[in-house]
Amino acid sequence: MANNYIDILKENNQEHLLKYLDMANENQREELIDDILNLDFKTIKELYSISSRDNDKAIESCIIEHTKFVDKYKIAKDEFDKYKNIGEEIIKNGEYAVVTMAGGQGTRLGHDGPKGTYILNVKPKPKSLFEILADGIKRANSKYGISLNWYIMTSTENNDRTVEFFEENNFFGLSKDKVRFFKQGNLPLVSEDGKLLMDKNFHIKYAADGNGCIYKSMKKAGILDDMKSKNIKWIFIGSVDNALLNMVDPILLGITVFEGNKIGSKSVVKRSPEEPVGVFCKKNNKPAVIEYTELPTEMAKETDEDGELLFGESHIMCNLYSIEALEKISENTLPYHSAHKKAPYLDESGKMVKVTKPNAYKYEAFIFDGFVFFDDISILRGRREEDFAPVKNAEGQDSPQTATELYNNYWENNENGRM
Ligand code: UD2
Repeated sequence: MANNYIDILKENNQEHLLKYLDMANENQREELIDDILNLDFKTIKELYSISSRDNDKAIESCIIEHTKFVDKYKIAKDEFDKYKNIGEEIIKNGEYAVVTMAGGQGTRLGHDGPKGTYILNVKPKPKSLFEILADGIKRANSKYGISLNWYIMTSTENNDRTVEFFEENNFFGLSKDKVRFFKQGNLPLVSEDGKLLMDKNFHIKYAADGNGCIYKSMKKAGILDDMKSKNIKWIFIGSVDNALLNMVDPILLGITVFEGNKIGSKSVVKRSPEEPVGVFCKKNNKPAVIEYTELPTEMAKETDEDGELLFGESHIMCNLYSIEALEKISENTLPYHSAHKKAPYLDESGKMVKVTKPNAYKYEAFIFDGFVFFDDISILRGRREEDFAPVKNAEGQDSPQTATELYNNYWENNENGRM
C-alpha cells in the first residue's frame, strides 16, 4: 500500500490530496488513504464530464411530446367508483405499502437536522413532517382495517438522528415492527475544476446520491425481498417535504391498475413557468419528467391556444409502483444529474471555507428517470390544495408558512379525513 495511493492520485489528477495527507493526524491519514484506495475514480471522471453538459441541447435533441393525464375531478361517478373499488380491494388485502424518501438535506430550509423532523405550526397542534406522514398511515390503517408497512430512506448523514427521532416520539403510535429504515448511497462532490473536495476532519466530501438511487438502495437493503415476503404488490413512494402528501390514494391505485400500467403518478397544474417542479412529458416516446433545473426557459414559458402552459403537468413526488416495476428499475442504471451547489470545504491551509456562491458539483439520480423503462404510466391530476404543500424554502413560496396554511385549510374542510 506504501505508495500506490500516491500513484492513484497522480494518475487521476488529484495530487492536491497529498497536501491534506501531510496535515492530517495519524488516524485521519489512515482513513483518508483507505478512502482514496476505495474511490471509483472512473465514475468520478464520468460524473465531472456531465457537469459541463449543455442540458438545453440534450433536450432539444429529443422528441418531446405531451403526455395524457386524467383529471381526478372530471372522472364520471361510475368510473370513479370503479377505480375506488379496485384500489381499496388491494389496500384492504394488505398488498400495499408506503415508502418515504427522507435522505435529502434541508439546505434550502436552513433546518439543522433531518427534514422530516421539521415542526410545522399546524392546527390543532404543531407537528413534525414525519408525524404528519404517520397520521396519514394511521388514518388509512383505521379506515381499511390494515397495518401498513412504512419504509423510510435516510442518508448516512441523517439516519441516526431520524431513527432517534422516531424512538423519542414512540413511532407516533405506529407499531415499531411496521417501520423500517434503510440508507441510500453517497457520491463525492468535485470542485469546478474537477478536484475532490476535502471536508472537516480530513474526510473526502460526499453528498447523498439523489432520490433516484432509491431503487438500488431498496434492492441492496433487502427491502424489495421484504415486500415480496409480505405479499406487497403495490408501493407508493413519496417525499418527506409535502405537508399534504396522501400516500394512500385508492383512485391513483385503481386507475393505474385499470389502465394496465405498472407506474402511476399524481400531478398538479404548474403554478408558473418558474415553479421548481419537474414536468411530465413523453421523451422519445417514453414517459418522462423534465426537472425544473433542466427545462429550457422557452419550453417552460410555452403556452397553448388557451394560454395554458404547454409543459404544465407537474410531478409532485407522488409515485406509485408495482413490485415488478421496482424490481425492473432496480436492475437498471439511471443517469446522474449534476447540480452546481454551495459546498463548504477544508482549504489547503486546513481552514473550513464558508462559501457564498456555488463552488462545486453534486451528482444525483432522479427518481422519475425510472419511468423510461416502461411504455406508459398513469397520471392522475389532483389539486394543489389537496395534494401538494411543499416545504422547501425558509420563507416565501413553498415555505413552512405556506405549507401550514394549505394544511390547516385542507383539514378544516375535510375533518373526516381523505375520501
Ligand atoms: C423534487 C422533484 C421535483 C418536484 C419537487 C416537488 C426530484 C428529482 N425532483 O424536487 O420534480 O416533484 O420535488 O416538491 O424528485 N431525497 C432523498 N435523497 C436525496 C435527495 C432527495 O431522499 O439524495 C428526497 C428528499 O428528502 C425529498 C425528495 O427526495 O423527500 C425531493 O427532494 P429534493 O429536494 O431533492 O427535490 P426538489 O424539491 O428539488
